[in-house]
Amino acid sequence: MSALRPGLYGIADAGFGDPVVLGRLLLSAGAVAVQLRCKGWAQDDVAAALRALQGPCREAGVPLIVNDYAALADLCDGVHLGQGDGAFPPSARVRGRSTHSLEDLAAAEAEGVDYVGFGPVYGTTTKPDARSRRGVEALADVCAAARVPVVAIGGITLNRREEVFAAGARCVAVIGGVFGARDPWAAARGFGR
Ligand code: TZP
Ligand code: MG
Repeated sequence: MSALRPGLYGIADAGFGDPVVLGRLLLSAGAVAVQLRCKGWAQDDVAAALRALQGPCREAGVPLIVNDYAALADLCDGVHLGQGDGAFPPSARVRGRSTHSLEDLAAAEAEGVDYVGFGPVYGTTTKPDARSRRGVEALADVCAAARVPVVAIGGITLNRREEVFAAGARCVAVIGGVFGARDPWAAARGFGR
């Protein structure tokens, strides 16, 4: 996906505050993509948040991607789905799939995704049901094999940023390292390329 420039793939995670506010912060800090992540929300509320972020993302030239709510694909630029989340709707322009292994990568590429997420690279407390940490060597293997951009995720902190990009990741997707920081805007800036 040419629209996914190198840098911070920001995640506006409703677990850390109003995701519209978080999304705007990510944009102002230079995120190259904004994913709206509203676990457990009513679909109408997710739709409202997407509508609020459409204009700012378009102005910034940054893709707006929804996590999980594939039925809302028309309200954004793309859809991000996990391994158990089913097929992409035809209207999803940008398609991202979470992967955890080389086998997952091959399956995602076979279904025609535009990018893959890979992780968790390190241990994470943000996603309670996350798999065990994969490690930076596994990330490098996936990046070497991938024909699509790889977005690394899971436990990425500022001091790990360099090794994640060095492993070949196009982007870093970060939640706690941004919104758990004393200054989230400065942290988000720091993850950029
Ligand atoms: N998928 C794999 S790990 C993770 C997701 C959504 C959580 C990432 O959050 P953090 O705080 O950056 O580890
Ligand atoms: Mg999901």
